[in-house]
Amino acid sequence: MLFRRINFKKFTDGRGDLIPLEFGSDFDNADIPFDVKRCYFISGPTNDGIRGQHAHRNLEQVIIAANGSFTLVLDDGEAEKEEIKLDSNTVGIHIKNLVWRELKDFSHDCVILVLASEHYKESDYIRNKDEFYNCVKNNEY
Ligand code: T46
Repeated sequence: MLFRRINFKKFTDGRGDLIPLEFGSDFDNADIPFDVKRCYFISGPTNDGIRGQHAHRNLEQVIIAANGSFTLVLDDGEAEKEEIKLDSNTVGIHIKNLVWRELKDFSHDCVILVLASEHYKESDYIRNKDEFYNCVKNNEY
């Protein structure tokens, strides 16, 4: 499966919206199905910039448009490719390892929240597309 869409609960009252995220691989009611070791925000992206352009060897992530919108392009290196417009903070896209991702078409107010299963490690990145295709072909990781 290229990705899984997760719909979060939202509690709305006269003060606004509250969207809770429960984490954990061994918690039945978890919204995020792994133990989160790191999170980061991406803010102020330029509309014509492209982020991502890599895959991960082991890491899995959930990517959320916390504000505004952007387009997420996913490729499994074989048959599946998908372009997903993200414009709601109640939707997370769960991506496992060995999926090439690109982020583009950011709105001016876009803020992206990413929840990651591992600490930052540059050696987990595959930043060359040919190397990515080879890893998929050879069924590595
Ligand atoms: C991903 C997409 C959605 C750190 O030092 N720690 C971190 O946790 C991260 C994520 C990045 N960095 C440093 C490494 C680079 O010098 O921040 C700089 C920019 O990182 P990068 O070019 O990888 O940013 P994006 O937006 O292209 O990709 C990021 C994540 O790296 C990646 O895992 O899936 O967001």
